[in-house]
Amino acid sequence: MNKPKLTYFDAPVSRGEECRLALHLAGVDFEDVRIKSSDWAAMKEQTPYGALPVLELPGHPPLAQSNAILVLIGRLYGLHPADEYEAARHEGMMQHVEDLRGVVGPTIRMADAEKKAAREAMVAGFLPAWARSAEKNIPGEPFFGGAKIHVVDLKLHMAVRWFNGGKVDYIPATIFASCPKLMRVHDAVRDHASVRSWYAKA
Ligand SMILES: N[C@@H](CCC(=O)N[C@@H](CS)C(=O)NCC(=O)O)C(=O)O
Repeated sequence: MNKPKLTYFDAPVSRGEECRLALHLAGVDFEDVRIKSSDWAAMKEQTPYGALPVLELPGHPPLAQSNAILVLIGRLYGLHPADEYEAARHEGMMQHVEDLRGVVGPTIRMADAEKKAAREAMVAGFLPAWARSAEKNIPGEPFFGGAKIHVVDLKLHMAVRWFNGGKVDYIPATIFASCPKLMRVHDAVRDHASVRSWYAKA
């Protein structure tokens, strides 16, 4: 291996896509390995935590956990604050996105009736509460830290984009529409020149 390699499922979503975006924004020439779900079972036990994404950097052991990957890329390439306290504030929000995924993610594999009930309960309680907390803790504009984009913004963008398309059954596309700061981060990332160039080449 002579260049960085990021492995994730073959879809432009979630934890893998935010890491791809971070590498692209950082200007890293990386191998974008996209695996088929049918190949996953055979690979799972070879990954550090039995999950993707995994980042491999020449000369280092494979690194898993999306937030660790994002923070490392951010630190190496100026996409995470140098100030330790500010960095920790960014990491707090990144963990908040993982909390969201930890609640909504398990519903993906539920049977329809169970999924409907679980998601309708989330729309009534967990999701608006999650969004209020996110909103309350976004200090800057248009990005989390102000004028400059950081890895936390990529993570927030992917979280909002998950629902924005209206493709998550029983969760309205407008679920975060009443959160101007969250939507502003989402839109600013979408409109960022380097993010646009990633999707232009896709
Ligand atoms: N905490 C981990 C979670 C990783 C995770 O659950 N990844 C999912 C895809 S987004 C996965 O690998 N699912 C397949 C499996 O767990 O077998 C992270 O942030 O990277």
